Amino acid sequence: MIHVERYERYWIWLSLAGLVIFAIAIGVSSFMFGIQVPSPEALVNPNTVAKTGNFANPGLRQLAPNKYEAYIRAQASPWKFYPDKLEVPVGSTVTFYLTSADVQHGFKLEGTNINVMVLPGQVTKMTATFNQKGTFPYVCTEYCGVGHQNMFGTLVVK
Ligand SMILES: [Cu+2]
Repeated sequence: MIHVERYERYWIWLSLAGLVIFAIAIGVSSFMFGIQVPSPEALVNPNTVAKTGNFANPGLRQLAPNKYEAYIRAQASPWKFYPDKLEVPVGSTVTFYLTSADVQHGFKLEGTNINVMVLPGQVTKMTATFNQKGTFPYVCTEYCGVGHQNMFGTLVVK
């Protein structure tokens, strides 16, 4: 048996305890706080995404009462989210599909746990339920050029 110095042993146990605590934290955040992994939902051609398909005609689509999907295209020059205004009734569940027509953008929706990268060529999918009335601003969180600060929009829940 290898002799391990007493303080060395304490540090080993402390590191193992740290791993267990982090594993528990990941489990709790995944199952209790609904952490979603914005896995690449689909691939699109960034050169044609503004001309054909769902992102060429972005916006809300109602799937069922209180169930919507929102296609949002992020674009630089002019720096804008298409659309930059969404409106849903209270109690709605909205699935967001996001892509970029050019460079890397971000999408953070205030008041929810949605904060994702929006990449050219990839579709990011996230879902949120809105049980309270209010205005939820969304902003670009990745520096994407000189007009980056103009990239924002609002989701209104009424
Ligand atoms: Cu930006």
